[in-house]
Amino acid sequence: MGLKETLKQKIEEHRPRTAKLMKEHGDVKIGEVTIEQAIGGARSVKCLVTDISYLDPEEGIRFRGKTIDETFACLPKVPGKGYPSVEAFWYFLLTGEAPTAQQAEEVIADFKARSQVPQYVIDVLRALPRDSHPMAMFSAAIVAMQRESKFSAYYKSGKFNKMNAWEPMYEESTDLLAKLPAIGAYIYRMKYKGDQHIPSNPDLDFGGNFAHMMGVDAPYDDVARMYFILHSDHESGNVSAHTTHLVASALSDAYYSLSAGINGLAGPLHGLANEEVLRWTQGFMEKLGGAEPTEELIEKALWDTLNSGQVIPGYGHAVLRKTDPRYTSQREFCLNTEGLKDYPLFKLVSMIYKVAPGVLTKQGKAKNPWPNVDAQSGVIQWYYGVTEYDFYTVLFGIGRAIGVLANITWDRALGYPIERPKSVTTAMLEKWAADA
Ligand code: CMX
Repeated sequence: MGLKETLKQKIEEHRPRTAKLMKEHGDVKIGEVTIEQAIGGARSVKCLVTDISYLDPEEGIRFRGKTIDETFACLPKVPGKGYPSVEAFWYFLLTGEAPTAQQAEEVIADFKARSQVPQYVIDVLRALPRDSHPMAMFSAAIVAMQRESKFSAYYKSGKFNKMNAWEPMYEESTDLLAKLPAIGAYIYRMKYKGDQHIPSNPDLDFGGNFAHMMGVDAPYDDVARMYFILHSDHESGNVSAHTTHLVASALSDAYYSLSAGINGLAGPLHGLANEEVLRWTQGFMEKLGGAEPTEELIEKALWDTLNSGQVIPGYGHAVLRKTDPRYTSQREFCLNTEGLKDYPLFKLVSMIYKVAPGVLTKQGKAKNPWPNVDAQSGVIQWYYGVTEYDFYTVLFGIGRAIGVLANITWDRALGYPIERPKSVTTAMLEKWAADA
């Protein structure tokens, strides 16, 4: 069975579970909301449902019930390479089943057939001021393709059936995802490589073709596969995933929804932190002026950052309470890669890892003093020659698209309604506080 048929079967198996919960157990309480949570960004309020991934505060992310290592181990690797294809992972996220090598090949072929970026998207990118942020370019390119939407066409067809709405959503999510490597690489080479472009290679998978179009040699193809998979999903409450889900809940199509999610990812407290880490590190190195970094100097620079009212990028998390396993996975990649393990920037990032948790603990504000995914990802990019850190959040965005598009396909499959939490006034909170 191919991906779409397997997904259909999974959806049909799953629907009665959701229907039963709503019909027979809809009034079972799963949490309560405090004033602190209402004002404080709904932290820990349990009001979203997804089966694509789950984030345990102590353990970190599991994709479809599997840890990062288990995920990499269960998926077929690209022949001759160290990592699975993004296409195999897409199959896994959508269905919860690891594809066979043959099934993964079929998805790779399907992606290829959908990967051509329309010329007008290139025209839109070229029309933007060249100093636009790459995330603004990426988001604009995605929303520009809205006219291709199969979901919107289906909605307007007069034959809209909620039970079938997942199909056009699945189709256009795949259409969109398949084009993102070429869009990302185009932005990169237009902005930073003299506007010299490298045509797509139809023999390569998602990650391999991205590396090829970026103009970066192996093993950057494996780095791309690892990076996109690690950044794909972090359950539903983070800004990019939640925004994509929220916008899609109004029956907006995948283009509108993903573009919105990407705009959320562009914030410095979210995905942009991976650029900020490199900006911070480079700024620190410049100040050192060639002197050897020491733990004392790092500690001072971290305190300077905190005392100037800024956050330490790449540290802290709203849910996690330990070192992010996505950080650890990338750190292990560095430690196991000849050249990278002794790379000065990696050594510096490792030194920051030794010092920053202590500084944040001493400051006593951050609930989690440990590093998140963003503290480690830029070093690897830098090592392989992608040093334009303004671009790093686009890499995150390509990865994040995999998870959020799988999620909105399932949102439509399970008929989730428009999202509409209730707001209250400050006076109401004051009254409840007085009455408590
Ligand atoms: N440096 C300095 N202060 C930090 C901090 C950090 N890395 N992390 C948290 N704090 C501060 C918060 O700003 C907050 O201060 P105020 O009370 O003055 O507002 C206080 O500690 C409590 O925050 P928290 O409950 O621990 O963390 P939040 O859930 O509010 O925020 C996050 C989570 C990620 C936004 C925050 O840790 C942060 O700003 N980290 C740095 C940016 C970053 O790395 N973001 C990437 C996260 C992963 C991703 O989405 O890509």
